[in-house]
Amino acid sequence: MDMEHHKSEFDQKGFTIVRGFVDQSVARVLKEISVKDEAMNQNTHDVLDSDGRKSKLTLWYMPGDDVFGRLSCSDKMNEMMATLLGGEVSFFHAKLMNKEPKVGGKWEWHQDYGYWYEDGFLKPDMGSCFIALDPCTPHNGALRVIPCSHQYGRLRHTSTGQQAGAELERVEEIKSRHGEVLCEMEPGDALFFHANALHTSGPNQSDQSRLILISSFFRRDNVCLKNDPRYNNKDISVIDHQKILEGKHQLDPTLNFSRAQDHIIG
Ligand SMILES: O=C(O)CCC(=O)C(=O)O
Repeated sequence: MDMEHHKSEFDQKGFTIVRGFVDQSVARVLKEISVKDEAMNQNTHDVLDSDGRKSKLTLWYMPGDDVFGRLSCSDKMNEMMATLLGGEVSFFHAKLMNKEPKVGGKWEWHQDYGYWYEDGFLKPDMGSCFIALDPCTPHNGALRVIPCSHQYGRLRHTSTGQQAGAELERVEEIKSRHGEVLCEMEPGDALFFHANALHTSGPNQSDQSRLILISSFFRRDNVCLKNDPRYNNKDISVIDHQKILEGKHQLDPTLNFSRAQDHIIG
């Protein structure tokens, strides 16, 4: 992995893709667990887009000693995030996102800091790692990002469906200046993106699912005004990336899962 290249691309464009960041065998196990795990399924919510289509979302705030948690806590992941964000990072949350074949909905243009701001974080020194567990294609709703959009600061966001969407007039202007990149990905590829990078994804019009995992982080010196244990520095040990599969192949039902009413998210 050429760290210098990824750091300079992230600083300039607000995102970078690392092909094969996670072994395909790990991506396969994550997908298998996602499909059958009881705790995961019981904590999955439908999120409606502005056309009334549903995406499935499960979100949790503490990594467990399972394969998902170990991936978020891996030395490779944490070192990459720290390099990209320019300082030590802390885990924020993980999300499993499933767009089911034919019916899975779109995500509006947004910045994650559009709604993480509302969680009380003072600065946009935050970012996410989006890992493909299924191929992400133009037909099943691959992510699209506007390069350099993180340089425009936080835009105003309003609710559309059950999602937060950025002010479209500005999105269009920024897009006309920089274009957009469709991020086609294979299982195990990772897209790292800045909290102010504008991104969207279309509905799943294919007959293949589009399952992805997102782990999000904030820089440890980025103060959160809310005195909420879900958001503040968590005492998490970093583990060896090679030992991800040694984690439990089952999620602990007492993990700190979000409730449906907790979030309008983008
Ligand atoms: O799943 C997607 O395509 C988009 C997800 C997203 O935009 C987000 O979680 O911020």
